[in-house]
Amino acid sequence: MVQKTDKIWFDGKLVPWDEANVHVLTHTLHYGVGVFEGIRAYKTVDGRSAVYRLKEHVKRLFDSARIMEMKVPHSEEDIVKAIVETLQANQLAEAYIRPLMFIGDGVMGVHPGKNPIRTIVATWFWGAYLGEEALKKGIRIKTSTFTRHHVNVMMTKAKACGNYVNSVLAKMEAVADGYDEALMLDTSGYVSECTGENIFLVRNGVIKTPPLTSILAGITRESMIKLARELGYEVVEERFTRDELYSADEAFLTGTAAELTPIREVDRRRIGKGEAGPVALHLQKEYFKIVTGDNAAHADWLHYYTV
Ligand code: PPE
Repeated sequence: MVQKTDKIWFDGKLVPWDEANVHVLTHTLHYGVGVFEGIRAYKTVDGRSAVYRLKEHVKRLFDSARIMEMKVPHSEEDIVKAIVETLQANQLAEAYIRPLMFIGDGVMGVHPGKNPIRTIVATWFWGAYLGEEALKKGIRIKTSTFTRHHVNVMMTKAKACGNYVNSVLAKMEAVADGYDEALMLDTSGYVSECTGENIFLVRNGVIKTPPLTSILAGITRESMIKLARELGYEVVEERFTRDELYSADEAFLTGTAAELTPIREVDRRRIGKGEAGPVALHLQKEYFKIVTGDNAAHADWLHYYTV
């Protein structure tokens, strides 16, 4: 169960958690056109708290809304303020932050007419996405029977609600089959991403991740590419096949929720030694330093706030 907090920001006002409700004829509930973000706030080493890459997440939220032709009655600055306000109202020194923009009720039918665009910001405590153990030991993933979106079927650059039907189906299948996560191939059969994370492999010291073509432009992915290069690793953005993953020395996932989660098995094949690899653990350690304010070179990625 999600850990309930006091308040949710709803269309400009903080309302009690239990009163943040909508009508059942909410357009997004029926047709899936809505956009959201997943953001994390961490306690920093100096005893404060900071939201990680807040501006970039809010920018992506508005880009998603633009792609979906949703006319949002707020500015990016309004949402940045709303997020900090909500964290403070809930006295959360560390949190997962979920802004969501959706089409409200009014007319029914596929065309949303002039139904209002509504916005919420919810915040709560969310620990390790795939479990504490996953971060340390790595996870087992399985190629999904579901294909990732074609770029003209869903808008893959938008973090849109409806896009996640594909993720939910793939995730349920993987979990029912005893795996932690689903590996999604694109419509040409190449590795794309997982249901809520981007994917990387390491082979002969080179780190490889699929290009942005049909995947979500992960903010953690971008951070990790920068960080890895700073640490002296070679990083390439290149298509690869599932069998290249099978023979990789290491593999790992990145995402706001999943942070950096190593992969120890793909389709019953052990990756490397069948445990979290050294490059993955190195990057994970350095990533946690950045998000907790322990790397001065990336202080600009942190938005500090007090509770
Ligand atoms: N791909 C997908 C499909 C995806 O959903 C995410 C984030 C990423 C890549 C990584 O993006 P970024 O967080 O910017 O590095 N998934 C969010 C939602 C997870 C959920 O279960 O809900 C997240 O990590 O917050």
